[in-house]
Amino acid sequence: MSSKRRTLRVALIGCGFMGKAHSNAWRQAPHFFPLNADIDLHTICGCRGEATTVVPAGIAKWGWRNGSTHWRDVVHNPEIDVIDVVAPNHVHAEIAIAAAKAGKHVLCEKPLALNAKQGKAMVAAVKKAKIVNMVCQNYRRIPAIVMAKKLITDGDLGTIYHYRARYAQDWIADPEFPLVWRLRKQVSGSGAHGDINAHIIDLARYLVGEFKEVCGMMHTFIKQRPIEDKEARKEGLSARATRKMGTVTVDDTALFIGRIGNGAIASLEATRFAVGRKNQITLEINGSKGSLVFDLEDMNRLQFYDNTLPADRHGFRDILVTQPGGIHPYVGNWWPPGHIIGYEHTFVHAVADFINACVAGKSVQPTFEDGLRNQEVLEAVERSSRTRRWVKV
Ligand code: SOE
Repeated sequence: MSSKRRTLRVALIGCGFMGKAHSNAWRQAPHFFPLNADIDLHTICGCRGEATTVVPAGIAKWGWRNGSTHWRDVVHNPEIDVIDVVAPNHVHAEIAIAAAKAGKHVLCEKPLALNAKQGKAMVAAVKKAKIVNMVCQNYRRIPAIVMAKKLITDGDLGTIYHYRARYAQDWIADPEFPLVWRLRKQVSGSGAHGDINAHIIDLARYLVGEFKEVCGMMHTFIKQRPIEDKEARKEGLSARATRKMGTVTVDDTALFIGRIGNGAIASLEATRFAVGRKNQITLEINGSKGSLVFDLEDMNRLQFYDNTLPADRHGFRDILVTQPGGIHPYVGNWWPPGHIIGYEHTFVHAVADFINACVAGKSVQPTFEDGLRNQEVLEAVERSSRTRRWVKV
Protein backbone atom coordinates (compact mmCIF):
# COMPACT_ATOMS: atom_id res chain seq x y z
CA MET A 1 0.00 0.00 0.00
CA SER A 2 1.60 3.32 -0.98
CA SER A 3 0.82 6.29 1.26
CA LYS A 4 0.90 9.66 -0.48
CA ARG A 5 3.81 11.89 0.49
CA ARG A 6 2.69 15.04 2.27
CA THR A 7 3.60 18.61 1.52
CA LEU A 8 3.91 20.85 4.55
CA ARG A 9 3.01 24.43 3.72
CA VAL A 10 4.97 26.76 5.93
CA ALA A 11 4.57 30.40 6.94
CA LEU A 12 7.33 32.38 8.62
CA ILE A 13 6.26 35.31 10.79
CA GLY A 14 9.10 37.79 11.28
CA CYS A 15 11.82 38.98 8.93
CA GLY A 16 14.82 40.01 11.02
CA PHE A 17 18.07 38.19 11.76
CA MET A 18 16.17 35.05 12.79
CA GLY A 19 13.92 35.37 9.73
CA LYS A 20 17.03 34.98 7.63
CA ALA A 21 18.38 32.06 9.70
CA HIS A 22 15.06 30.19 9.59
CA SER A 23 14.42 30.93 5.88
CA ASN A 24 17.78 29.39 5.11
CA ALA A 25 16.96 26.38 7.30
CA TRP A 26 13.59 25.73 5.65
CA ARG A 27 15.27 25.93 2.24
CA GLN A 28 18.27 23.76 3.08
CA ALA A 29 16.64 21.02 5.15
CA PRO A 30 15.00 19.22 2.19
CA HIS A 31 18.27 19.27 0.24
CA PHE A 32 20.32 17.60 2.95
CA PHE A 33 18.06 15.62 5.28
CA PRO A 34 15.79 12.63 4.70
CA LEU A 35 12.45 14.28 5.37
CA ASN A 36 9.06 12.65 5.50
CA ALA A 37 7.38 15.55 3.71
CA ASP A 38 8.00 18.05 0.95
CA ILE A 39 8.24 21.69 1.99
CA ASP A 40 6.38 24.57 0.44
CA LEU A 41 7.75 27.97 1.49
CA HIS A 42 4.24 29.39 1.33
CA THR A 43 4.36 32.82 2.99
CA ILE A 44 6.70 35.20 4.72
CA CYS A 45 5.01 37.73 6.95
CA GLY A 46 6.58 40.94 8.20
CA CYS A 47 5.38 43.28 10.87
CA ARG A 48 4.30 46.86 10.29
CA GLY A 49 6.81 48.98 8.37
CA GLU A 50 8.37 45.95 6.72
CA ALA A 51 5.81 45.78 3.92
CA THR A 52 7.78 47.67 1.32
CA THR A 53 11.28 46.44 2.00
CA VAL A 54 11.79 43.33 4.03
CA VAL A 55 8.88 41.20 2.86
CA PRO A 56 9.66 41.61 -0.85
CA ALA A 57 13.31 40.88 -0.06
CA GLY A 58 12.19 37.74 1.79
CA ILE A 59 10.42 36.64 -1.35
CA ALA A 60 13.19 37.56 -3.75
CA LYS A 61 16.20 36.44 -1.72
CA TRP A 62 14.96 33.77 0.61
CA GLY A 63 12.58 31.94 -1.71
CA TRP A 64 9.15 32.45 -0.13
CA ARG A 65 6.20 32.34 -2.57
CA ASN A 66 3.95 34.96 -0.96
CA GLY A 67 4.32 37.96 1.31
CA SER A 68 2.00 39.38 3.94
CA THR A 69 2.02 42.02 6.65
CA HIS A 70 -1.00 40.66 8.55
CA TRP A 71 -0.06 37.72 10.72
CA ARG A 72 -3.70 36.98 11.63
CA ASP A 73 -4.52 36.39 7.96
CA VAL A 74 -1.55 34.06 7.71
CA VAL A 75 -2.45 32.12 10.84
CA HIS A 76 -6.03 31.64 9.61
CA ASN A 77 -5.09 30.75 6.05
CA PRO A 78 -6.39 27.17 5.58
CA GLU A 79 -3.62 26.47 3.06
CA ILE A 80 -0.94 26.74 5.75
CA ASP A 81 0.07 23.81 7.98
CA VAL A 82 3.00 25.21 9.96
CA ILE A 83 3.67 28.58 11.57
CA ASP A 84 7.25 29.52 12.41
CA VAL A 85 7.38 32.48 14.82
CA VAL A 86 10.57 34.56 14.59
CA ALA A 87 9.06 37.98 15.34
CA PRO A 88 10.21 39.87 18.48
CA ASN A 89 9.44 38.23 21.83
CA HIS A 90 6.40 40.31 22.85
CA VAL A 91 4.27 38.79 20.08
CA HIS A 92 5.34 35.14 20.47
CA ALA A 93 2.47 34.25 22.81
CA GLU A 94 -0.31 35.92 20.85
CA ILE A 95 0.78 34.48 17.50
CA ALA A 96 1.60 30.98 18.78
CA ILE A 97 -1.69 30.68 20.68
CA ALA A 98 -3.71 31.86 17.66
CA ALA A 99 -1.78 29.45 15.43
CA ALA A 100 -2.39 26.52 17.80
CA LYS A 101 -6.11 27.36 17.96
CA ALA A 102 -6.16 27.36 14.16
CA GLY A 103 -4.67 23.84 14.25
CA LYS A 104 -1.22 24.73 12.88
CA HIS A 105 1.99 23.15 14.11
CA VAL A 106 4.18 25.82 15.71
CA LEU A 107 7.92 26.38 15.84
CA CYS A 108 8.82 29.40 18.00
CA GLU A 109 12.12 31.23 18.53
CA LYS A 110 13.50 31.49 22.04
CA PRO A 111 12.77 32.76 24.60
CA LEU A 112 9.32 31.19 24.39
CA ALA A 113 7.59 34.26 25.85
CA LEU A 114 8.00 37.47 27.82
CA ASN A 115 7.34 35.66 31.10
CA ALA A 116 6.19 32.39 32.66
CA LYS A 117 2.53 33.48 32.70
CA GLN A 118 2.55 33.79 28.91
CA GLY A 119 4.55 30.58 28.65
CA LYS A 120 1.88 28.70 30.65
CA ALA A 121 -0.87 29.97 28.35
CA MET A 122 1.17 28.84 25.33
CA VAL A 123 1.70 25.36 26.75
CA ALA A 124 -2.02 25.08 27.55
CA ALA A 125 -2.94 26.16 24.00
CA VAL A 126 -0.66 23.68 22.23
CA LYS A 127 -1.76 20.86 24.53
CA LYS A 128 -5.44 21.61 23.97
CA ALA A 129 -4.98 21.84 20.21
CA LYS A 130 -2.75 18.70 20.21
CA ILE A 131 -0.43 20.29 17.67
CA VAL A 132 3.28 19.67 17.28
CA ASN A 133 5.32 22.37 19.00
CA MET A 134 8.98 23.17 19.43
CA VAL A 135 11.12 26.04 20.69
CA CYS A 136 14.06 26.84 18.44
CA GLN A 137 16.92 26.38 20.90
CA ASN A 138 19.23 25.77 17.97
CA TYR A 139 22.39 25.09 20.02
CA ARG A 140 20.92 21.81 21.29
CA ARG A 141 21.47 20.51 17.79
CA ILE A 142 25.18 21.21 17.50
CA PRO A 143 26.73 17.77 16.92
CA ALA A 144 29.30 18.36 19.70
CA ILE A 145 26.50 19.21 22.15
CA VAL A 146 24.56 16.07 21.21
CA MET A 147 27.80 14.13 21.65
CA ALA A 148 28.23 15.70 25.11
CA LYS A 149 24.70 14.58 25.96
CA LYS A 150 25.55 11.04 24.83
CA LEU A 151 28.71 10.89 26.96
CA ILE A 152 26.80 12.14 30.00
CA THR A 153 23.87 9.75 29.42
CA ASP A 154 26.21 6.81 28.87
CA GLY A 155 27.78 7.55 32.25
CA ASP A 156 31.22 8.51 30.88
CA LEU A 157 31.34 11.53 33.17
CA GLY A 158 30.03 9.69 36.23
CA THR A 159 28.29 11.88 38.79
CA ILE A 160 28.07 15.44 37.54
CA TYR A 161 29.49 17.98 39.97
CA HIS A 162 29.71 21.20 37.98
CA TYR A 163 28.01 22.88 35.02
CA ARG A 164 29.76 26.14 34.10
CA ALA A 165 28.62 28.21 31.16
CA ARG A 166 29.30 31.65 29.78
CA TYR A 167 27.56 33.31 26.84
CA ALA A 168 29.56 36.39 25.91
CA GLN A 169 28.86 39.01 23.24
CA ASP A 170 29.92 42.62 22.75
CA TRP A 171 27.52 44.04 20.18
CA ILE A 172 26.09 46.70 22.51
CA ALA A 173 29.28 47.54 24.43
CA ASP A 174 29.45 50.85 22.53
CA PRO A 175 27.28 53.31 24.53
CA GLU A 176 26.26 54.92 21.22
CA PHE A 177 24.68 51.70 19.98
CA PRO A 178 20.96 52.47 19.71
CA LEU A 179 18.04 51.34 21.79
CA VAL A 180 16.93 48.42 19.61
CA TRP A 181 14.00 46.15 20.57
CA ARG A 182 16.30 43.72 22.36
CA LEU A 183 16.99 46.52 24.88
CA ARG A 184 13.33 47.31 25.62
CA LYS A 185 11.69 45.18 28.30
CA GLN A 186 8.19 45.56 26.88
CA VAL A 187 9.32 43.97 23.62
CA SER A 188 12.05 41.57 24.73
CA GLY A 189 11.09 40.63 28.31
CA SER A 190 14.69 40.98 29.49
CA GLY A 191 18.15 41.71 28.05
CA ALA A 192 21.18 39.45 27.92
CA HIS A 193 19.25 37.24 30.34
CA GLY A 194 16.35 36.16 28.10
CA ASP A 195 18.33 36.50 24.90
CA ILE A 196 21.47 34.53 25.66
CA ASN A 197 21.27 33.17 29.23
CA ALA A 198 18.16 31.45 27.83
CA HIS A 199 20.49 29.40 25.62
CA ILE A 200 22.89 28.24 28.32
CA ILE A 201 20.03 27.57 30.75
CA ASP A 202 18.49 25.39 28.05
CA LEU A 203 21.80 23.59 27.54
CA ALA A 204 22.11 23.01 31.30
CA ARG A 205 18.63 21.50 31.40
CA TYR A 206 19.32 19.40 28.31
CA LEU A 207 22.73 18.15 29.42
CA VAL A 208 22.53 17.98 33.19
CA GLY A 209 19.04 18.46 34.67
CA GLU A 210 16.40 20.78 36.09
CA PHE A 211 17.30 23.77 38.27
CA LYS A 212 16.00 23.58 41.84
CA GLU A 213 17.08 26.98 43.14
CA VAL A 214 19.06 29.96 41.94
CA CYS A 215 20.82 33.05 43.22
CA GLY A 216 21.59 35.74 40.69
CA MET A 217 22.42 39.32 39.85
CA MET A 218 21.56 41.43 36.84
CA HIS A 219 23.09 44.73 35.90
CA THR A 220 22.70 47.49 33.31
CA PHE A 221 25.92 49.38 32.53
CA ILE A 222 24.52 51.88 30.01
CA LYS A 223 21.17 53.25 31.11
CA GLN A 224 20.54 55.79 28.34
CA ARG A 225 21.08 55.20 24.63
CA PRO A 226 20.18 56.95 21.39
CA ILE A 227 16.76 56.02 20.02
CA GLU A 228 16.97 53.79 16.96
CA ASP A 229 16.39 55.20 13.48
CA LYS A 230 13.61 52.85 12.39
CA GLU A 231 13.81 53.97 8.77
CA ALA A 232 17.44 52.90 8.38
CA ARG A 233 18.24 49.63 6.63
CA LYS A 234 19.70 47.05 8.96
CA GLU A 235 21.37 43.67 8.69
CA GLY A 236 21.67 41.17 11.51
CA LEU A 237 22.00 42.97 14.83
CA SER A 238 23.10 46.30 13.33
CA ALA A 239 21.10 49.54 13.76
CA ARG A 240 21.46 53.31 13.23
CA ALA A 241 21.09 55.88 15.99
CA THR A 242 19.09 59.12 16.02
CA ARG A 243 20.02 62.13 18.21
CA LYS A 244 17.24 61.54 20.74
CA MET A 245 18.01 59.52 23.86
CA GLY A 246 15.90 56.85 25.54
CA THR A 247 16.08 54.61 28.60
CA VAL A 248 17.40 51.05 28.52
CA THR A 249 14.90 48.88 30.42
CA VAL A 250 16.75 45.55 30.43
CA ASP A 251 19.92 44.03 31.85
CA ASP A 252 23.24 44.17 30.01
CA THR A 253 24.54 41.23 31.99
CA ALA A 254 22.99 38.50 34.13
CA LEU A 255 24.86 36.00 36.26
CA PHE A 256 23.69 33.29 38.59
CA ILE A 257 24.63 30.21 40.51
CA GLY A 258 22.20 27.37 41.02
CA ARG A 259 21.52 23.89 42.26
CA ILE A 260 20.46 21.29 39.75
CA GLY A 261 18.12 18.45 40.82
CA ASN A 262 20.72 15.68 40.54
CA GLY A 263 23.07 17.48 42.92
CA ALA A 264 25.18 19.35 40.36
CA ILE A 265 26.19 22.94 41.04
CA ALA A 266 25.77 25.43 38.21
CA SER A 267 27.35 28.76 37.43
CA LEU A 268 26.13 30.78 34.44
CA GLU A 269 27.06 34.18 33.04
CA ALA A 270 25.52 36.09 30.14
CA THR A 271 26.91 39.39 28.97
CA ARG A 272 26.78 41.69 25.97
CA PHE A 273 29.74 43.66 27.33
CA ALA A 274 32.59 41.17 26.90
CA VAL A 275 34.54 43.32 24.48
CA GLY A 276 36.17 41.11 21.86
CA ARG A 277 33.73 38.26 22.37
CA LYS A 278 31.36 38.37 19.43
CA ASN A 279 29.18 35.35 20.09
CA GLN A 280 30.97 32.93 22.34
CA ILE A 281 29.50 30.12 24.39
CA THR A 282 31.91 28.25 26.63
CA LEU A 283 30.86 25.26 28.69
CA GLU A 284 32.73 23.11 31.17
CA ILE A 285 31.09 20.14 32.81
CA ASN A 286 32.95 18.21 35.49
CA GLY A 287 31.96 14.77 36.73
CA SER A 288 33.46 12.08 38.93
CA LYS A 289 34.82 10.17 35.93
CA GLY A 290 35.70 12.98 33.56
CA SER A 291 35.10 16.44 32.17
CA LEU A 292 33.84 18.07 28.98
CA VAL A 293 34.73 21.43 27.47
CA PHE A 294 32.93 23.11 24.58
CA ASP A 295 33.56 26.42 22.84
CA LEU A 296 31.12 27.70 20.21
CA GLU A 297 33.99 29.44 18.39
CA ASP A 298 35.37 25.94 17.74
CA MET A 299 32.00 24.25 17.55
CA ASN A 300 33.01 21.13 15.64
CA ARG A 301 35.12 19.98 18.58
CA LEU A 302 34.34 18.60 22.01
CA GLN A 303 37.08 18.20 24.59
CA PHE A 304 36.83 15.15 26.81
CA TYR A 305 39.01 14.34 29.81
CA ASP A 306 38.68 10.69 30.77
CA ASN A 307 39.70 10.25 34.37
CA THR A 308 39.33 6.47 34.16
CA LEU A 309 42.39 6.12 31.92
CA PRO A 310 45.76 5.22 33.48
CA ALA A 311 47.38 8.36 34.88
CA ASP A 312 50.07 8.40 32.19
CA ARG A 313 47.30 8.95 29.58
CA HIS A 314 45.46 11.73 31.35
CA GLY A 315 44.77 14.88 29.39
CA PHE A 316 42.00 16.60 27.46
CA ARG A 317 41.27 14.80 24.21
CA ASP A 318 39.91 16.69 21.22
CA ILE A 319 37.01 14.93 19.55
CA LEU A 320 36.38 16.33 16.09
CA VAL A 321 32.64 15.72 15.90
CA THR A 322 32.40 15.24 12.14
CA GLN A 323 32.26 11.48 11.71
CA PRO A 324 29.48 10.41 9.32
CA GLY A 325 27.66 7.08 9.19
CA GLY A 326 25.62 7.78 12.30
CA ILE A 327 28.75 8.00 14.50
CA HIS A 328 28.21 11.69 15.15
CA PRO A 329 24.71 13.14 14.86
CA TYR A 330 23.55 15.21 11.86
CA VAL A 331 26.97 15.60 10.21
CA GLY A 332 26.62 12.60 7.90
CA ASN A 333 23.98 14.57 6.04
CA TRP A 334 26.52 17.28 5.20
CA TRP A 335 30.10 16.63 4.17
CA PRO A 336 32.83 13.97 4.42
CA PRO A 337 34.76 13.64 7.75
CA GLY A 338 36.51 16.80 8.88
CA HIS A 339 34.52 19.09 6.58
CA ILE A 340 33.21 21.32 9.30
CA ILE A 341 29.79 22.91 9.76
CA GLY A 342 28.73 26.23 11.33
CA TYR A 343 26.05 28.38 12.96
CA GLU A 344 23.43 28.14 10.21
CA HIS A 345 23.52 24.34 10.25
CA THR A 346 22.13 24.27 13.79
CA PHE A 347 18.90 25.83 12.50
CA VAL A 348 18.73 23.35 9.62
CA HIS A 349 19.00 20.48 12.11
CA ALA A 350 16.22 21.95 14.25
CA VAL A 351 13.94 22.49 11.26
CA ALA A 352 14.63 19.00 9.85
CA ASP A 353 13.71 17.38 13.18
CA PHE A 354 10.65 19.60 13.46
CA ILE A 355 9.42 18.68 9.96
CA ASN A 356 9.63 14.96 10.71
CA ALA A 357 7.91 15.58 14.05
CA CYS A 358 5.04 17.33 12.24
CA VAL A 359 4.60 14.34 9.95
CA ALA A 360 4.76 11.90 12.89
CA GLY A 361 2.35 14.10 14.85
CA LYS A 362 4.65 13.97 17.87
CA SER A 363 6.65 16.88 19.27
CA VAL A 364 10.41 16.60 19.71
CA GLN A 365 12.54 18.38 22.32
CA PRO A 366 12.67 21.18 23.19
CA THR A 367 8.89 21.52 23.36
CA PHE A 368 6.91 24.53 24.60
CA GLU A 369 6.91 22.77 27.96
CA ASP A 370 10.74 23.05 27.88
CA GLY A 371 10.38 26.70 26.90
CA LEU A 372 8.20 27.25 29.95
CA ARG A 373 10.72 25.50 32.26
CA ASN A 374 13.41 27.82 30.87
CA GLN A 375 11.19 30.81 31.44
CA GLU A 376 10.68 29.75 35.05
CA VAL A 377 14.44 29.66 35.60
CA LEU A 378 14.81 33.09 33.96
CA GLU A 379 12.10 34.49 36.21
CA ALA A 380 13.55 32.95 39.37
CA VAL A 381 16.92 34.61 38.60
CA GLU A 382 15.18 37.96 38.05
CA ARG A 383 13.40 37.61 41.38
CA SER A 384 16.63 36.63 43.10
CA SER A 385 18.41 39.65 41.64
CA ARG A 386 15.61 41.95 42.82
CA THR A 387 15.35 40.51 46.32
CA ARG A 388 19.03 39.61 46.73
CA ARG A 389 18.03 36.14 47.93
CA TRP A 390 18.09 32.52 46.80
CA VAL A 391 14.88 31.65 44.95
CA LYS A 392 13.31 28.22 44.38
CA VAL A 393 12.46 27.45 40.76
C1 SOE B 1 21.55 38.19 19.74
O1 SOE B 1 22.04 38.26 21.01
C2 SOE B 1 21.46 36.78 19.19
O2 SOE B 1 21.07 36.87 17.87
C3 SOE B 1 20.46 35.89 19.91
O3 SOE B 1 19.17 36.45 19.84
C4 SOE B 1 20.49 34.53 19.30
O4 SOE B 1 19.60 33.69 19.98
C5 SOE B 1 21.91 33.98 19.35
O5 SOE B 1 21.97 32.75 18.69
C6 SOE B 1 22.88 34.91 18.72
O6 SOE B 1 22.74 36.19 19.27
